This record gives sequence, structure tokens and C-alpha cells, in this order.
Amino acid sequence: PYSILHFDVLLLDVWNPEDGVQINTYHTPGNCSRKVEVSDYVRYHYNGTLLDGTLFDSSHTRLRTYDTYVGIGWLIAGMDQGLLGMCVGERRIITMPPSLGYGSNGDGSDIPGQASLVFDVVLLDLHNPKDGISIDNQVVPDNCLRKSVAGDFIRYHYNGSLLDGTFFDSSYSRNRTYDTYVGKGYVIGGMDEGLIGVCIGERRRITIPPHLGYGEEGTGTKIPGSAVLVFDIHIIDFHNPSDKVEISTTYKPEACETLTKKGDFVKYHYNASLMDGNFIDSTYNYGKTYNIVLGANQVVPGMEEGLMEMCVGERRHLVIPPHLGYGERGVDGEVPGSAVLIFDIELIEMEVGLPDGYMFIWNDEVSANLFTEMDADKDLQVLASEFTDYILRQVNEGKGRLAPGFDAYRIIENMFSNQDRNGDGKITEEEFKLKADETSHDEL
Ligand SMILES: [Ca+2]
Ligand SMILES: [Ca+2]
Repeated sequence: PYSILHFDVLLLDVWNPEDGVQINTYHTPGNCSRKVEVSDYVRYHYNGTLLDGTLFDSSHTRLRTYDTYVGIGWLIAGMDQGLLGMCVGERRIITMPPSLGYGSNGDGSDIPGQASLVFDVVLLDLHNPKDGISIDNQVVPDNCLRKSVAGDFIRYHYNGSLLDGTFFDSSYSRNRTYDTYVGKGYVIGGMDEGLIGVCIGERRRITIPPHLGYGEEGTGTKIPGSAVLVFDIHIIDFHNPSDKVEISTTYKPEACETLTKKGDFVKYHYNASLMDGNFIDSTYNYGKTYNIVLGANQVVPGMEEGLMEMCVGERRHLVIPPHLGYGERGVDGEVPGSAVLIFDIELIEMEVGLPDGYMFIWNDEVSANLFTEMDADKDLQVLASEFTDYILRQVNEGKGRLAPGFDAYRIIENMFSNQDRNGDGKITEEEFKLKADETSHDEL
């Protein structure tokens, strides 16, 4: 009796049966387009402590997020409630009485019975299994003539990040576009869908829920399981394998009668660029035209086509898909693989070619004494020099024409060896007749 009792009290926990979940948000992200709702799937980090500060669990120490559905009983009631309304990037402290935590028995190990729980939570990721992809931040060019459809081949740049902003990949870091067919399952479902209906030059953000991305497994070291993916993309170009060359005349001279055709020798200027405006090459920089024989496979098929039926002075704008241009390989250091090309061309000069298959034709009647005329020294043999002199003279006098755009000496050399049947360097009258008899449209 009469003893003084001294109690040294340390209050560990206090709660009231009336208590609900307390939420204290201490960091709100700049933008919050969406908040956690019942049945959403979330990924978050947390530190779990008792009310006295004792840490009982932390996702941080496990180095992986806690991933779960919210509001459908997968979590303790306090968390099911406490996570609702949260934004990605938000940090909050969720405090709950034991009735909403592990009750009177605790969890059997680190959490004692009747303990209040305090969770310090940061939300990293949020989606709903019912979500489709979403498209935001669209910047569509004014001159969008066509939108991508399934089966198109698209070249685009992208920056890929997780919902909380963590960067995982970028085509820019590799300094080359990502190239793929769309709508064919070559890329993740969400991207396959998000790349449909784009314009060349368009920018858009495609947000892809995990079931349209890399699923519950994730991929590599940077994309965790069940992660929402955010791609900021820029469409460089696209084409369809069935595309033809697009030809539009931008200037047509009043007198436009002689039109280019196969075999013509044409001289033209061009400016070449990519669909994103990047410059490739221009003849104007060299101060001289580009010269080719049409139909002789001296340029890519798209250019051959673009130069046909054109008159001198005419200007055209050509859009050449890669299968009619430089193909999947492109040109090292100049044209990227699978690139669509733009050529602005101007026909400066043309020389009408010979009929198909001819390298030399007579303008007038063929002389009846051809062999004798060629045999300048009258030794009954035509040497290469005699032959060459003779043909060049005919050309100079306007009696015959060589195919334009080719080396005259090469043509004459070929003509000579065609006649010189036994290859002894001279044509006899016998050889000459033989050759003349067996071919219907021989050059001589
Ligand atoms: Ca001779
Ligand atoms: Ca001979």
C-alpha cells in the first residue's frame, strides 16, 4: 500500500473502431489524365510500417513493384480503398485501422494483431483490362492526302516510356527509323492498331495497355510485366507494296508535242528528298543535267516511268515507293532502306531515240553498193577502220543515225563484230552477204 507506481509508457498504436482509411497525398503529379477506379490494375511501390514507424514490408527492398487489381478484394480492405482515386506518379500515405488491415490476428509474422498500418505508396502504372489503346497529342500535317491502312509499310521514329515516365527505348538513339508492315502482327497489338490511320509526318502518342503490349511477362530488362507502354511516334513515311509512282505535272510548256519514249536520250535536272523533307541530292548543285537513255535501266524503275511521255521544259513531282526506287537496302549513306522518295524533275533536253532494238538506222535508202563503198582501198576486205570511218561519215552527212546516249565507237565496234563472222578483224563480201540475208532488221 501507499507505494507509488511509475509507468513508463510508450504509445505504439491508437485507433478507434469508427476509423476509416486516412489518405494523405504529399505529391501530386503535374498531369493526371486518369485516376484509379474499382477493377483497375495497378503497379506501385510501397513501404509498410506500423504506426510507431517499424517497417514490416517494402516493395522497394524486393526491387519490384506490387502489381494487383484494386477494389475487388485482392488486397486488404484498407488498400482496396486507399488506392482509389490515385494518379500515376502520385505519392500518398494510406493509414488504416486493423479492421481494414490484418485484424485482431495480424499476418502471423511481422504484423501484430490489432495493428494500424501505414503505407507510403507511389503509383507507377495503371490500366484496366477493358482498355484499348489511346491516342493523344496528335499533330497532323495540313497536307495529309492519305492515311495508313493495314498492309502498309511504315517508317517511324519513336520514344518509348512507361507510364511513370521511365524511358525504355528510342529509335532516335539508334539514329534509324523503325520500319514495319502494319496490321499484320509484326509488332505488338497496340502498335499495330495505333499505326493505322496515320498521315505521313504525323506525330501521336500511343498508350498501350499490357494485354496489347508485352503482357504479364514484360520483355527485356526495361519493360516490366503488366506495364502500360507510352510511345511518342513520328511517322516519316509509308507506302503500300502495290503503290505505283505518283506523277504530277507542276509545269507544262505551251508547246508540248514531242513526248519522251523508250530509247530517247534525255537530259534532266532533279531535286531528290525524303518524305520528311530531308534533302538527298540535286543536280542543280553540280551545275549539270543527269543524262540517260530511257528504258535502258540506267535509273530506278520509278524514275524511268516518271520521265516517260514528258516534253522538254516540263516539270514533274514524283513520289517513288521503295520497290520502284532503292528498295529495302537503300543507298549507303544517302537513301535509307525502304524509303519513299520525292523527285522534282525538269526535262531540259531530249534526243529522239531509234526504234526499239536498233542502234543504227539509215535515214534514206540503203546504198546498193554498200560493201564497195565501205572498202575504201578496194582490197575486197573491210577493216574496222574502214567500217568506222564509213559509218561516222554517214552519220555526219545525215544519212544515218546512231542511237543517242551511247558511245558511238562502242556501237560501231559491235556492228563490225556482228558482220565479221569469223572474227579475223575484217569483213569479206561473203560475210557481208551472209549477215544481210539472215536478219530481217539488221542495222546495215
Ligand atoms: Ca579494204
Ligand atoms: Ca572476217
